Amino acid sequence: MKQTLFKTLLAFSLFTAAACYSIQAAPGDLYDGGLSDQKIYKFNIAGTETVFVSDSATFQPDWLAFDSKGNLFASNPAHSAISKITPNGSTITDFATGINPGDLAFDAAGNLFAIDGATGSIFKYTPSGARTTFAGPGLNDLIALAFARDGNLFVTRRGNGLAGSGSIVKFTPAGAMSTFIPSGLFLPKDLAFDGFGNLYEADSGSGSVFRFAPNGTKTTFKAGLNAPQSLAFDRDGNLFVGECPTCDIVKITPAGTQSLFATPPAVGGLAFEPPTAQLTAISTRASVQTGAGVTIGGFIITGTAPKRVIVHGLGPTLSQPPYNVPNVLADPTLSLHDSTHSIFSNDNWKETQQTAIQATGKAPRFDVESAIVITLQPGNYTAILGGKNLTTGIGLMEVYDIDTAAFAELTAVSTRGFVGTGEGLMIGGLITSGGNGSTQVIVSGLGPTLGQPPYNVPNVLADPKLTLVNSNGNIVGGNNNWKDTQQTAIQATGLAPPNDLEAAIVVTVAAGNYTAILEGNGGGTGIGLVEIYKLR
Ligand SMILES: [Ca+2]
Ligand SMILES: [Ca+2]
Repeated sequence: MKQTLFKTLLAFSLFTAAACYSIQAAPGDLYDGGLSDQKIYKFNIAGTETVFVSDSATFQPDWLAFDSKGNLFASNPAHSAISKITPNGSTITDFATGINPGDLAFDAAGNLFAIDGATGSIFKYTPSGARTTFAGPGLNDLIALAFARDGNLFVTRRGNGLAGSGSIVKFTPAGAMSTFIPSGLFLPKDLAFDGFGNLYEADSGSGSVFRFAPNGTKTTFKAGLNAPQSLAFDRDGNLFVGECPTCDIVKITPAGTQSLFATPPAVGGLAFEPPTAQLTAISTRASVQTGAGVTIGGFIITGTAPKRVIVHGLGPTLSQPPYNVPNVLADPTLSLHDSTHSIFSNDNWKETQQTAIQATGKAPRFDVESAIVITLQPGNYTAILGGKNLTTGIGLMEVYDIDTAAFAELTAVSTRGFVGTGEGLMIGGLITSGGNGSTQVIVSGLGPTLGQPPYNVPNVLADPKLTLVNSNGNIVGGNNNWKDTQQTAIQATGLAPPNDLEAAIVVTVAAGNYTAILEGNGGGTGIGLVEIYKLR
């Protein structure tokens, strides 16, 4: 019965892109800078080593970092450059020159930060390579970088090289430096954050990995190592440590169990390949009411460049084959807002941007339906779908990325609306494509939280339940209450629902077309919210 319902509901998804299933890509491969071997080594999850790229004597890769599109950046101090390697390894170019590069890290927007040992600076590069100085010059003992989830940058400092002289400093996004750990480290090397905001430090002089809680409290996560240099966490929270001079990579579970992962010929910086498929379309279908029951769709654009999108507000299309939904919104209206004010609205799509909308190839089927095509800066946006003259019915709001090459992406969609039963369930949809074909998302279904401050929405969905299905109608994941199934993994995203009765799932999906169904456990109804976040 359940499968049949999902297959019926799937017909409501209007996405036109064909679901293209491939074998799930292998984000999760570990990369290792091979230093004077002039290679970057790559390991699958079992530790099997292959050579990802090799090049001339001027290519001596050390520290590594991936951008959101899957390009691998390597510091190449032997050539005073930062190298950029395309996802298939086919080209190696100089992304930046004129730097004596140390560690590399990307911020959430996609800017690359690099330590320059020549000037004692941290340089910041846009995706196009434009450089500014973020910190320094004159900070001559900077070693390694890691961004916290809140955007602060943490950096190890070597001190004078004696035991206890190493430290960790913190930079705000605006570049203000403060001390996080004033002393006590011995030849500190790499830094890495776990999903709970704890910072790990490779303390090469003492053969330890120290863990610092967000308040700075220090514990020894692992002692008795050789000389840990480089750190990287996998998606399951295991810490991988590159050691010298033994040239091994050890794996340490969250509980501290240590095993030998690989013994490559050289160990430089480590980086895991992230899932790099993008959300290319997001949608929500709901029963559009009036007042607090209008359908409010929020979405987030993350990046360093503007993003061109088309937003739809549909109703009559849903009444047609193959959807055949009764009681659709007869005459939708759509308005788009940024975080402070209304930026565009439309009742009937031909009235304002007919030519531009037709040029996207995504014009609505009916003249009374709404559409807005617009170029948006990275930020948070809200689209409100209503019925003209306070009419009600089933409606659909969609956002399509029509400029996937831009260094910006849709990273989240949330929709608040009335969750009914049967055809009135709330449905969130997403399409992922490109990159290495894999995306990790957290999908949440909220209700009780909306009834609390600052929302104070009346008549909320008391006990949300969530199911995620693929385009074949197969269940990919779901739960009634989020702690029932993946409590630790959900908490590690930093996006756990506030209320135990709310639902959430974390899932890594292959490129394709997915539908999240929010309903009331036991058939309850009320105002609910479904959210889809792409994880980094
Ligand atoms: Ca209209
Ligand atoms: Ca529940």
